[in-house]
Amino acid sequence: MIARVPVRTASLIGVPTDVGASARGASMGPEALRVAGIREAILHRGMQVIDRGNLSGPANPCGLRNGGYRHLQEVIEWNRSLHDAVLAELASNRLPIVLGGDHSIGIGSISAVARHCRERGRKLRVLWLDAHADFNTAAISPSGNLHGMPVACLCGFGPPELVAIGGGMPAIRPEWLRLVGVRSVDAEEARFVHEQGLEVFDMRCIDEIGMRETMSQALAGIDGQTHLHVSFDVDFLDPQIAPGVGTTVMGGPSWREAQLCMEMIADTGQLGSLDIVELNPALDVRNQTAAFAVELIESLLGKATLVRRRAMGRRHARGPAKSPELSRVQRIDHPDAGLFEVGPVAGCHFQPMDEGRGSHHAVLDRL
Ligand SMILES: [Mn+2]
Repeated sequence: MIARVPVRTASLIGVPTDVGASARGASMGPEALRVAGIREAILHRGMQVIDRGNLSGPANPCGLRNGGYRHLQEVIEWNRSLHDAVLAELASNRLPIVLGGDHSIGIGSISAVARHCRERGRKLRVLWLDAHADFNTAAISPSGNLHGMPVACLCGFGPPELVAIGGGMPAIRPEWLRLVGVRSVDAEEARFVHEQGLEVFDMRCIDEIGMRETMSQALAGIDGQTHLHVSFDVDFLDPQIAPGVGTTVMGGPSWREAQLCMEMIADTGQLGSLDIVELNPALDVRNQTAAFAVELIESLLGKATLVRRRAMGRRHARGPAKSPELSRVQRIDHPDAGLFEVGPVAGCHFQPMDEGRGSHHAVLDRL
């Protein structure tokens, strides 16, 4: 008898701000995602949803760079509110889904996730899906825009009010991060990425080994004790399919590659929190980028064209799995099809990761 999987509850937290960005408009992102049906999409996955509405915070002063940063005080205020909101949802065992907002809000969101993991003794893995490395500091940033600095702030390089927002100094360690889809890095930033040993799967890597192998490496080592946070910058996607972002970069993942990326994350069963950021409705075409993002979130939460079945007992007939934590069978209560046991099928199992670092840094190496 298969036990029913408890229904999970997701919390939507809107963060309507663009104080960390250069282009205005990401402040309208939360409402565009709601209009595109994010709540209904999550409900359709068999989860419950609580929409917490939008946080409030300071307006965009459209100011100039001051002391290395643009709008530092405003970014701090938004991130403090978001940190508290995310921490409260995690404490109630809900899955926070943060609707941005520009990517500077990743600081408050992930600082809260890291604090939660520290307090619960959970491992943390952060997947940063982005065209950019977001690893600038005031000293090396060409613009001073804080949406280019959240990864650095989370790793301890930034203004103390942001670095210490979640109580840990720093909030996360570089080895907990995987950056996927990167194709635009400033020259000084690239040097800093190397110096800190960030694990980057850039577009050349995805071209060369494919999205499947990229994701199996980026997800390697995740087990039942891992909290997986996904920070999804919509500029990760190719601008031909996702024009509604302020900092488009050509040559991103295609529709199919993005779907596979999300489906493989879902297969881990460990998604614990999510940010969707940089959606800019002022630059979108009939809300298509928001609608596409919502479709990807459905895949991230486990939607598949066909539920993959496997017969009981077949798993061991092929010998012990090399990455048992990733190839385990999960039980899913599918809203349409009932209870299933699902897991990687033959020929689609995760490959063990070659732990060697530094082999996929083409964008960075060329600079
Ligand atoms: Mn970003």
